[in-house]
Parts: sequence; C-alpha cells; structure tokens
Amino acid sequence: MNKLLNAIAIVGMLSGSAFTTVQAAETAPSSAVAMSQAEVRKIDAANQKITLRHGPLANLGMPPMTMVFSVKDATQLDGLNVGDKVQFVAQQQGSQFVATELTPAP
Ligand SMILES: [Cu+2]
Repeated sequence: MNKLLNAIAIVGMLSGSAFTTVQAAETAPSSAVAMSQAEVRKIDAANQKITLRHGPLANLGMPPMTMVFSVKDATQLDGLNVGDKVQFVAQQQGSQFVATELTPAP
C-alpha cells in the first residue's frame, strides 16, 4: 500500500515538473516576439502615424479594432499603401501606441 502511494506521489511530482517546463517554454518566445496582423487604413507620413485595423494584440490584451499607431521613423511607412496587409509589433509607450517591425504580411 505504501509503495503504491509512493509511486503515485512520484508520478504526480514528475508530471507537475513537466507541466511547469512546458509552460515556461511556451511563454518565453511568444512574449519576446509578438507579431500582430493588421490592415492599413490610413498613412500620415508627415506626422509619422499610421492607422491600422489590427487583430487581437495578445501582448497588450487588446481586442481587434482600428486605431492610430506612431512609428519611430517615417521610412517605416515607405512602400505601404492603404489596404495593405501588414504585420507589426504593438508597443505601448506612455499614452501612445507605437508600431515597430512594421512589414508587409507574408
Ligand atoms: Cu487597438
């Protein structure tokens, strides 16, 4: 009886640690590079802004919507047109949202 209980306890510990390892492996890469999908609605190169209809932003906990993002450099908007499908990383900096890694969707 004791041997059986020990065996169950060991299995429990093993599966518990395996679960923890899987959780850690899944969390690390997705938070490092969270690419989001979007469609270009408006481009304002003079003000370094782009309006995107974006999908869910997992890293910001934001549902799909249309909103304005800033870009660090107007050259990130070069070659983009209204209606283009793009991917980007959404970042919140204070009260404004910044689109980085902005590239046409593959
Ligand atoms: Cu949004």
